[in-house]
Amino acid sequence: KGEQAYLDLCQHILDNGFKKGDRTNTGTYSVFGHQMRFDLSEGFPLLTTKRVPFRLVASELLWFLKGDTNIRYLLENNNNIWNEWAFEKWIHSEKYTGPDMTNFGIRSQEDEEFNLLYQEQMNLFKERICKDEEFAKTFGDLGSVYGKQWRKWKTSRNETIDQVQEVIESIRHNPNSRRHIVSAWNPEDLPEMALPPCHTLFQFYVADGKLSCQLYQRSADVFLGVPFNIASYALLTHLIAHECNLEVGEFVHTLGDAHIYSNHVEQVQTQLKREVRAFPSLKINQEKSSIFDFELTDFEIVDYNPHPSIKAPIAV
Ligand code: UFP
Repeated sequence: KGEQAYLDLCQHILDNGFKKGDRTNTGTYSVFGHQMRFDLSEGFPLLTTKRVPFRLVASELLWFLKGDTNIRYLLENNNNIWNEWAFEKWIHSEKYTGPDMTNFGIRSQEDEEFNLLYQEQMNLFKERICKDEEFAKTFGDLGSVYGKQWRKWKTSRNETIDQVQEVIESIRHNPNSRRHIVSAWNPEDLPEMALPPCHTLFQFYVADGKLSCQLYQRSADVFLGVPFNIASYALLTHLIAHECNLEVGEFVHTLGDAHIYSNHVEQVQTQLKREVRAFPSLKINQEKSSIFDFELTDFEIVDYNPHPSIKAPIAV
């Protein structure tokens, strides 16, 4: 339970994971099918064995909830986590005339000279997204990512479904329902997606005045992605509970392919040697109720005393 459940998963993968190749050619240790539970009433599950950047978690979640799919909002909030996906589209477009950036993810890690070139092109790209609205419209938009599927799912009759609004209504009016589901997995949209959704589907559950949430994550980068994903869905559960006047219950995290990249193993071992501390708590501005009205300044994480962050290369 709690943070120990996460550390146990890391140890389990190191001890029992299959050595498995993957799309990014990095190599992983991987297990299939795993579940962790976090009791949200016992604290906010922001890991303490390394620092997890709550500000980035929160601004990304607000971006999803706005139904926004353009990285411009993220850049305005100093959040760079989706840049590579937009950049990938830009460098393969006809309009791009800079140096060849093919396979920039791997190359920037292996070749320092290339890395400088890449940083330069990435900075130019970001600057242009922020300054040039037309450019941002075309090259900042990631298309059918979470924001679109959650809030603006397109039907074959050209109607739009707001899954988040609907799930809130159903939690409020029919709490016992077993159909409180939001799906990000849209088979029709997959071909045009840079990254098919990792958080495939989530379900809410109401019992004893408490709201619980279970996420099915098809693919989980256990060192870099999962700590972030836990915090994100914990925050989402808090916000929906707040709007529906419920207490928070559990966050249940179910993983499909749960993997540790081969170039994260040392970092994981460092983290596993650290002593677990108490989870912080989350304060939400009580004057707001609709989850669509929240801003970054409406959340506060208190009593967070983590061990230092641990750097690791991200597989693109
Ligand atoms: N990944 C996560 N969490 C996320 C996210 C991505 O763990 O929120 F967006 C990782 C999982 C995997 C990679 O290592 O990103 C996606 O690659 P693939 O589509 O090949 O599964």
